[in-house]
Amino acid sequence: MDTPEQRIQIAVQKTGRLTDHSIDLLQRCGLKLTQSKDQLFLYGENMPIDLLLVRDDDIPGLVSDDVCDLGIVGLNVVEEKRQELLCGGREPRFKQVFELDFGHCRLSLAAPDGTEYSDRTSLNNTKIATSYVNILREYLTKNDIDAEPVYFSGAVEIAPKLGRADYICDLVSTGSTLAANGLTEVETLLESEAVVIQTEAILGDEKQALVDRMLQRLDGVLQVRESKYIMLHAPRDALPQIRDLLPGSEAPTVLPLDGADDKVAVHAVCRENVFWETLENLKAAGASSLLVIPVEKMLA
Ligand code: PRT
Ligand code: ZN
Repeated sequence: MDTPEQRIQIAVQKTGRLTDHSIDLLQRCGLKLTQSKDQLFLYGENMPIDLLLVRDDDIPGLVSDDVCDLGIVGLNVVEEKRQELLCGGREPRFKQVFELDFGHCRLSLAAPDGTEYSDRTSLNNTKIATSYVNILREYLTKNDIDAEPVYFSGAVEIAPKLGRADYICDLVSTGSTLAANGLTEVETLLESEAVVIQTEAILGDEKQALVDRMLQRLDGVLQVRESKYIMLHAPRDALPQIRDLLPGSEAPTVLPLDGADDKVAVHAVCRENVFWETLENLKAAGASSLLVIPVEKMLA
């Protein structure tokens, strides 16, 4: 049995928008998980890696304090914690290592419909309701705006109706919550998505090796997301043009074709999506027998 020091902990949102995607991502890295009785952990059965299931707001703090080695959380939450620590005179001890392309949203300022808003100067001498007080403060300072943040822990969109604020600063994804509450977006403070953060604390050799191994697997999983393996036959003299048409590929493998000296087989990993148009262009350049296959695993 591993001692706790030899196991690594990854902080993941317990229940919410990021939970399923986060667990799915780690399972695609080869982790097999069982839930603890108290439902606070998912234990790694085949690797000494456990997931700590917590509220998303706690994740950057847990990683910064080295309670967890890695965490998966929205950039909005990471930036809010970073600003909170900096305001308190403390250095955040986490770094962002991957963007995950899920949990997309933006942190925006919105005004009640009909508000006369020309530019940021319209925000002077107003109250702005938000759960993101630290990001908002930093934005106001940076843009030299004299406005007062008013903290709301949730349901920020009702603050103007309650007469508690003139504007709100909240997360937006489809925009339907704003529309339903008679609000219009006026500025974007931050574009956000889920990210992986890593502690900057110094780890023992064994633990560091395990973290590095997990990061390498994550990198592999993220790289194959858009990657495709493409195979085709091509006239030898069309090779330069065909190489140029292969999207995001490194040096392709060129193989002889039995009984056809003027033709070759070309195999390449394309790190971008391969669209129908690309295949049509390759065909027009002389390629035939085109085959596009999804890539399951990749190790650089
Ligand atoms: O309990 P816990 O604290 O862990 O969860 P939570 O309620 O704080 O977070 P959760 O699960 O709602 O969101 C987790 C993360 O998902 C956020 O930190 C963001 O990084 C990301 N995310 C992506 C969103 C949204 N999209 C989103 N639309 N988080 C919240 N919203 C909310 C927003 O606050 C607003 O109320 O959805 C509403 C707006 O949505 P639209 O589609 O109407 O614009
Ligand atoms: Zn939260």
